[in-house]
Amino acid sequence: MFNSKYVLLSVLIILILFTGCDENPFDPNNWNTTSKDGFELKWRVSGSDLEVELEGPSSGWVAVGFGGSYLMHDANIIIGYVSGSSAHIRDDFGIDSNTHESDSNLQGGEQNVSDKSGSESSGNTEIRFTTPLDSGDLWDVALTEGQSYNIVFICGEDGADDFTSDYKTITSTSITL
Ligand SMILES: [Ca+2]
Ligand SMILES: [Ca+2]
Repeated sequence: MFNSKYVLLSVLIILILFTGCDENPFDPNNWNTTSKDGFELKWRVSGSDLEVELEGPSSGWVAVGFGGSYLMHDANIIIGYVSGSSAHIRDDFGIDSNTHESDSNLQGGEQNVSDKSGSESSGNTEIRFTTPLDSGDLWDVALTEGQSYNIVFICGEDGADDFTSDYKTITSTSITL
């Protein structure tokens, strides 16, 4: 026989749990996720920063570009690879649809990526970083929470632990921040 007090209490607890975090009741940390062609992007806005985790199907470099017009063109590109236990991550810009360059080599540009880390397993590489929503750098793209942006995913050949070799895969999608 049901004890109605316990049933009522259980219903109340469930209601409190689900109304306590109304943005995304199934992810208390509010990470958003999108996947395309073997890439997985996780992101969340934290104050004036964007926290990002990118996993891609290569043991070489992986990259994500935000807010471009077509593929890499005019996108703020963050590229990284893992060599040994070290993650190397660089802040780039999409010169055209399939060319990127370090912000440091572009006039007035600077590196705007922090909290860099990464790992590699089973032929996949994951990089993690934080970047300002609006760095003020001409070679980044100012992002606004709630807006939609083109996203490009790119990766190099397996074992290509560098920032400059040709890509193996490039694909695009869009997200709402
Ligand atoms: Ca920059
Ligand atoms: Ca950039």
